[in-house]
Amino acid sequence: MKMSFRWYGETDPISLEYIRQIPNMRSVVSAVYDVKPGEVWPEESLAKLKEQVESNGLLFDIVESVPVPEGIKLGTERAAGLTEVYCENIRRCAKYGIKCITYNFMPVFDWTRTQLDKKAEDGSTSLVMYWEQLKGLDPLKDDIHLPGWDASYSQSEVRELISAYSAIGEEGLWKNLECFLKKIIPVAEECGIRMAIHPDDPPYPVFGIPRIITNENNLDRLLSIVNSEANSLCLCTGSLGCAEFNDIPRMVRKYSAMNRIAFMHIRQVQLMEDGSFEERGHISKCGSLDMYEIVKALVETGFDGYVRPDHGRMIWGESGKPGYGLYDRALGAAYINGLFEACEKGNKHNEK
Ligand SMILES: [Mn+2]
Repeated sequence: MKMSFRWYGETDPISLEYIRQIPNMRSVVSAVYDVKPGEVWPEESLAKLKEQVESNGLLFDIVESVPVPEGIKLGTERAAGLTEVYCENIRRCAKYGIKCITYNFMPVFDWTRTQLDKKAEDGSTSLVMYWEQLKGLDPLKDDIHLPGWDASYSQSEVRELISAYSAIGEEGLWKNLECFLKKIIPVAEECGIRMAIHPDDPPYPVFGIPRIITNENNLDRLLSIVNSEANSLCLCTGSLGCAEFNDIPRMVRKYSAMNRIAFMHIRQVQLMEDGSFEERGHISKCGSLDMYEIVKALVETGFDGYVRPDHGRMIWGESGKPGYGLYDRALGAAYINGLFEACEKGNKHNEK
């Protein structure tokens, strides 16, 4: 496995000097942040990122994300042109040494949470989603400002987008994803890049907006659209794992055995009785996901893709981008390293 850590570029309060000090750290997961979705990434920006990362003894070989513009997801008349730009970005990333590109196909908003700094008993804070706090809200009538939602949209733009997605529904979204994949995957194959789609977070419709990268049936469907290792998953344990219907160790074993996981996001969540969830420390004991079983499944299927500790809590007085502090993610990386070492050595022992 290739251990990695997300870095938001020069504005990230966490320095590359600190990231490189995390034991076994290999790759920095980053992106070009100075252009809007749907624009071509300037080569100078890619070259600069590569230079910054490499001068700190790390590799820049994985990108998260190249965002997919709404025009592609909605299949508007701009979709073909935007897809061309997307393909050009894949080629440019390849030119600067990128081997894996993460993206998602979530309409309008990425992840949905109701609070980003919920205090736990131990004083740490984390991201949570409580259904209680969403009840009764109607995005077509109410002004909704959920934390982390793109504030660049006006409320009326949000309403228009939500209506447009409701109109195309799940099947419309599938059709547009299919069209997109059939264009981009051959380009990725040619460039030696694996495209890794991130599941919807949470993996079910919110406010009636369709979501499709959600469960095992749908992941099977996605992978069969283009049967190629360039069409792979970014398997985010926390995103898929906040729904009871997803058996994460089983899914990891299945897709890793097929060599269709390019990137693992390892995140712990605690699922509550009413479907609400809290992000927690990475260790199995702290939440609903059995991290040992997840890593064991990876090791036993010979996984050699990228891994990163996903969201961490804010601990030890740290402040910064919610979910992306240094300390708890570094603890997560150390724990994940430990699980891999134990599983790999156990595996060798069993083979003898
Ligand atoms: Mn994730």
